[in-house]
Amino acid sequence: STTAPVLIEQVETFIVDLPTIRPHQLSMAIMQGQSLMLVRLRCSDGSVGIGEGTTIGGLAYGGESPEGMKLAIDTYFAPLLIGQNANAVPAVMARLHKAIRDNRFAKCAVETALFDALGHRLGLPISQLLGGSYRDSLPVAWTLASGDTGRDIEEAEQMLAQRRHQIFKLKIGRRSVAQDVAHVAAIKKALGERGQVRVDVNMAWSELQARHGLAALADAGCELAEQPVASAEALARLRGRYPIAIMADESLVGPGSAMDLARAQAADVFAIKIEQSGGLQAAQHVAAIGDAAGIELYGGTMLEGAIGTIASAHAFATFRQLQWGTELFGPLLLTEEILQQPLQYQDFQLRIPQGPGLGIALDEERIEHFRRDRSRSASV
Ligand code: MUC
Ligand code: MG
Repeated sequence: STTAPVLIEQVETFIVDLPTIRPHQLSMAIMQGQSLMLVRLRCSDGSVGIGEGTTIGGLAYGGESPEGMKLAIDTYFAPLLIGQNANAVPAVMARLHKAIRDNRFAKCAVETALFDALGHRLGLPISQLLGGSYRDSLPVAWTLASGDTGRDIEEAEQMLAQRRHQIFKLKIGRRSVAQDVAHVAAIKKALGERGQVRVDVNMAWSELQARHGLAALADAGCELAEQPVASAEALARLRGRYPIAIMADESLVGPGSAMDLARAQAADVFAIKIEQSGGLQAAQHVAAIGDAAGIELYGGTMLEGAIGTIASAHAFATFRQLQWGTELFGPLLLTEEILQQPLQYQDFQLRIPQGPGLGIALDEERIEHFRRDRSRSASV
């Protein structure tokens, strides 16, 4: 029963390296694979929870790397977790927040594992533990980032034909503004009304470049630009000047920053990510701030594997508004299946698993196979 004390007994971390289906080009990194940092918590009643901390391009995206997260959890988180009441998730997280600054991605992985274990004990999906869901499936955008316009158009056509995605996010910012705009315009022209086209500049533009770029993107039929510039002040100056939505991503790192962005009127849309927010509950708090400020919402990804993707899905299911859908396609970018039952992507949506906890079961043999510390050339 849940009234008997259940203690956290063991904290295990490991890294799983998986190849991507093609190179994935962002302004700050070209990915050939993804490294998932997984945490497994074992509790005194035998319940187990799993969580994922994933980032993009090692240290290219943020201050946490897969190896750094593993080290932080093994060395600093685990002693604070062992022996704690596994049922009191917010209290356990508060203990971590008090003793450990930053490390939002690692905290998110641990919080996911705590909720997964709690869900297994109670027989409830995480979305129910988080207050209940508004939806049982989520629209999913696909990112076109092969680096080649023709290949991107072919990929988009395949996704439309398979009824897998009709929203396309184009990664730009590596080339000149003029080249990038031509690339976006060509893709929008090819897809027409059949596909929604958005861009993610990943902070690569100066404010002046953004003024040219946003005007031209709006003319090309692009509906949204994600983090065109790095600074929140510049975002605020750009927002509202062009008929294209401005979405904050890198600037949005938890509830405090959500308040700052809302106050500065720096974004039309928040790209909410559970890791960037510092966890599932923190992501809900960011959503509440966005809601209160009249800022529209989008469910973002750090290109997680299935665990982080489904943890995100449970959190996003609880958002009252989700006007821009999600981009929870991470597992589809990887060549390898690590679940016993693959996730269900169909009719442009991801179905949110309804079983206890995350509602997914890992294929332990596959995980063993791809664990970095099990490979013959293991170094980390
Ligand atoms: C980002 O910056 O939003 C999300 C989709 C994708 O391709 O990269 C990410 C990260
Ligand atoms: Mg982004």
